[in-house]
Amino acid sequence: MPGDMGMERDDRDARPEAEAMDNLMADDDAVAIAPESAATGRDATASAELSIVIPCYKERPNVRPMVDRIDAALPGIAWEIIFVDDNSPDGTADAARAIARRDPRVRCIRRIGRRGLSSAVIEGALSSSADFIAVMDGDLQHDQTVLPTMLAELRADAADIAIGSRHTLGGSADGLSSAMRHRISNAGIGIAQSVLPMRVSDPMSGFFMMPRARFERIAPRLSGQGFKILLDIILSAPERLRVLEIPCRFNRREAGESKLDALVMIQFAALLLDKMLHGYVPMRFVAFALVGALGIVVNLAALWLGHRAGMHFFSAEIMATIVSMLFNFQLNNRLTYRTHRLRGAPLARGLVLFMLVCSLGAVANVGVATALFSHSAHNGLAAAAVGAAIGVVWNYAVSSTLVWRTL
Ligand SMILES: Nc1nc2c(ncn2[C@@H]2O[C@H](COP(=O)(O)OP(=O)(O)OP(=O)(O)O)[C@@H](O)[C@H]2O)c(=O)[nH]1
Ligand SMILES: [Mg+2]
Repeated sequence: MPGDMGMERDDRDARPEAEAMDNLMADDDAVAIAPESAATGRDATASAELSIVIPCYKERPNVRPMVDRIDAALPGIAWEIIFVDDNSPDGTADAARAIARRDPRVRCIRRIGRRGLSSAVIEGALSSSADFIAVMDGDLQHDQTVLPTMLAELRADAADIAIGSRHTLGGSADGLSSAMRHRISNAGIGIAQSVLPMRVSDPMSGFFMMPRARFERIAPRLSGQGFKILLDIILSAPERLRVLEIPCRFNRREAGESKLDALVMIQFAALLLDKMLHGYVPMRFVAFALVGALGIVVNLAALWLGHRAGMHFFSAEIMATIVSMLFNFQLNNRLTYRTHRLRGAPLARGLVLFMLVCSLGAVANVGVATALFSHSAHNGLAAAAVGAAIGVVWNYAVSSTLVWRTL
């Protein structure tokens, strides 16, 4: 930790503009900073026993209350908080750093050009050197008062992972915002339970604690996709984890907005598929191929419409190709490459590149299929399938590197 905190401080020193921005923080934040943190002379070099990793996106109003509540819940425990913010436009990282300047137990990792709860948690946890790591939402929905119980159980080696559960006796999921959210959550839990190697009443919980050493061992196997990091951890662990569920309340969101949307459910399905395929086929490739398949449907529909509108076949074919490329680009940008989503000028640049890449892919597809067709006793279906496979792999590989630059 001292090293980590030193790094955070060096970084600030090296970036006076960030310092200036922090100083520009709203006055109310400045007033809210507990002066005793610096004054009490807390030993900044003492290492934390418990790191609490808090993924956050647009949670500025919740940052200060989170720190206060955790501080009050953990008397006598050497804790640290690691906020992992994905460059929230509301200044969440500024709010966290303003506290960190006074309180060395708090630090902030700010990621630029990245989005994703699971990957944020992984990076935060890997930056810790505490014996135990806890993961909590940054919107005050998780009940911090169960942290000491979780820690005591793990210290006593009663489990490999302690989960804050809304669905064991004494827990409550009342804080979910609507009946629909309850239904979606219950459906997700049912699906997750069907693939888990052990009984867990709340596998979709975002609140848990585990020894850091165990997390480090599992980390290289994690998919890191989407929202469900706990499920990812349990399904990725090489051994069957001893799970202990501790009842907890799920509070209502007090400030800020939910980031859950329909795509989160798609990512959940992708995570399960990834685990079933043991990570051999990248989920992004599966998503890219599915989008491509939908693109074929769109292409044929546009061709049909063009034909109905009396267009010449050649013009209709060009129009349908452009429509399907636009469709594929948009869907890939919002779904397949959600974490690297392009906006503004890079979006226009990306679209042009994508169309170029896909055109070359189509040439490769047709070229390979034609060559195979003439050498394979005219087995048209097989030749077309190989051509299409080569086309989609080319499109995926080049789009990932040049258009969305994920590599
Ligand atoms: N770093 C990071 N944090 C995120 C991202 N998306 C969500 N979070 C954080 O993850 C936590 C859970 O997200 P929420 O939107 O509250 O999800 P939820 O609690 O399941 O849903 P609600 O009940 O509607 O609040 C919050 O602290 C969010 O700020 C992200 O892309 N990056
Ligand atoms: Mg929430």
